[in-house]
Amino acid sequence: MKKIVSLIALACAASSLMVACGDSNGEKKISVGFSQIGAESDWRKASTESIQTEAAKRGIDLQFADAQQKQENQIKAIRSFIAKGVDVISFSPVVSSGFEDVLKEAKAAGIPVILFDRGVDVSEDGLFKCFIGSDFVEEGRRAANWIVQNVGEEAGIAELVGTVGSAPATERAKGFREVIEKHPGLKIIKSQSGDFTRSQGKEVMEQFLKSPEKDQIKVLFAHNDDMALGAIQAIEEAGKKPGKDIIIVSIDGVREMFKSILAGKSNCTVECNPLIGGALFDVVEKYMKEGEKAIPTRIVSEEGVFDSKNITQAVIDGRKY
Ligand code: GZL
Repeated sequence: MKKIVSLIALACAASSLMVACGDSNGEKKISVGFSQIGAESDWRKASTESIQTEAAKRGIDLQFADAQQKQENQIKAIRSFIAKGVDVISFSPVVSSGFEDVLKEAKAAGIPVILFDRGVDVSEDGLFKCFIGSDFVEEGRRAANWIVQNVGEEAGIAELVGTVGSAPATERAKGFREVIEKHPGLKIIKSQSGDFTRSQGKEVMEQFLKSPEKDQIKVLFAHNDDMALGAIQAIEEAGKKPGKDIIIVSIDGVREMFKSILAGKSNCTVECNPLIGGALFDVVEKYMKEGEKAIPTRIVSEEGVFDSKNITQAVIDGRKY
């Protein structure tokens, strides 16, 4: 039976547990092997900060590996965690496929795996105990609904796609198209991957702005803020006004994007919460103390949508990432 909880509910339930865990002295530290994708975006850096801060706060023995966005490095790291016999393995999969074998090795070694941030495609149950992360399909729907409500029913849309084969790219595209398809005047006329990075977002936008369709592009939908921030530079260098000549909608909600929207250079960011390190270690501690039956199988982040109507300097000053 799938147990799904929101991040807020879990935080309340776990606070007492932390005291219980924190009370014991001299108990063996919980060891967690974590394979992080890389440092490709401000969102990812905030995610890493959340993991490392929360582990230190709780006295978790964190073995942290940065995969530089390469799947083979994640597989190697997970194998090394298995060899070391850590208590729990967690990772954010750079792409959704290709992890089944190493997850079977972790299961055979009796080491529980907790998926963090992104999902994986696997053909059998039990290869991970819990998945903590956002609903990317809903994030794509929210971006499209903002366009319908604020741009209207007629526009040519250029799309900057995230890392090809990753859950956020696949699922944000799916959710976006679910809504856009109901409005035939909204057409995706260019779509290409910028791999979630600012530099590639800029490069691809430069190509869009040199293409035959360049004058039809009225809206840019970027799968993350970093690619949109790169695209803003490209739009300005092409002599156009980002946020006015081309309306920009992206996903993440990082500080620099909030500032761009306040400055009128972008228009909307759909929040994707990277601060889930606390939720991860709540689940780890609960699992270690009470076992698999005590933890939910899915924890979904609660998130909002931000634009010039609800972004102020005070809001920016109050943000944690
Ligand atoms: C989403 C996360 C994505 C962000 C990007 O949860 O996996 O990866 O949207 C990051 O900024 O690179």
